[in-house]
Amino acid sequence: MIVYVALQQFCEFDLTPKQLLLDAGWEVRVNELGRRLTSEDLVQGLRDADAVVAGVEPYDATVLEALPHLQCISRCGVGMDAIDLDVARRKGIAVYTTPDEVTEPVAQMTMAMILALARNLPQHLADSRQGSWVKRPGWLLAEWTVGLVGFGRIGRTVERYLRIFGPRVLVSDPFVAPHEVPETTHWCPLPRLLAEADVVSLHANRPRQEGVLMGRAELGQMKAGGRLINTSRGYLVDEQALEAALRSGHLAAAAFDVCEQEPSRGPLIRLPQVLCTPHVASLTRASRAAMERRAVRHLLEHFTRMPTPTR
Ligand code: 8YV
Repeated sequence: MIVYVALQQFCEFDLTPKQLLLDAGWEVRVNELGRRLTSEDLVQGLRDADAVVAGVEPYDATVLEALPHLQCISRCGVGMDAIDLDVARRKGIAVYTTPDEVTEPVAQMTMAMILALARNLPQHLADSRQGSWVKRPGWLLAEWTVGLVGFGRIGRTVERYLRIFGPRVLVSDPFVAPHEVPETTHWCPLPRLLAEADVVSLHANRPRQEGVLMGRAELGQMKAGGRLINTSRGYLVDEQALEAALRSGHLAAAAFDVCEQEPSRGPLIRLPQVLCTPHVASLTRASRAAMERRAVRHLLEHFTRMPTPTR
């Protein structure tokens, strides 16, 4: 049995995941290209693979149709937006994710971004690099209204962390009813959240086909001087519209870990009021090792339950 590890990093902090596969008699092939794989790379690299330990590279219909042996996509991560789930289902390819391991690191990165924006850290960093010494007053989070768009595991964990700082918290999620949010928060429709929040943080699990969540209109609805944080997916935000909103001063700042194109080289990330990180919100040593171990265990358990495939 052959497993292909499509991740750009594997077993950097813990050798257990690879050892588990070897102990179970698997042949382990790894992504040696040092970058996110393209569709062509996948079709080539996974030709003989029975399973893949997957990152966020594209498993679209063309790729899945070209891989006759693939039976299991075990994601090291939570998002399934890069996988054509209809085709996977039709072809009997099982898909697993590691949501529990991702929740805390992403929620903590979100807290870091909220605090960074409340104390103007992107602007202070840009100032200091240019040799200027400007004292910009910040805000206590207790002075702010924080808007959480999406209230699944990560949104709920951010809300729990926020309690210690005491901001007013608004929640908008089409899959969560008003009575399902904690008493410490206020459920509200998206337009009201956008109009009232000092910082809006995206934790939405919205498929790419549904289009941008924060386009020109939604950014325009945001409170003047508001801020946007995105640790979910780049395609949720119209980056050109965001750049325009920041340049015009309608929005004061933004922080994001995900971009429309990754790596991002666009003008947006060079603005002094922007904090951009390279899709590392889930990446702490412990959480990454836990994600890899979980992804490998999902895969091994899957094949323990399944009859041995014949070629
Ligand atoms: C990546 C993520 O998966 O959980 C997700 O869907 O976007 C990230 O955690 C990870 O960085 C690469 O495997």
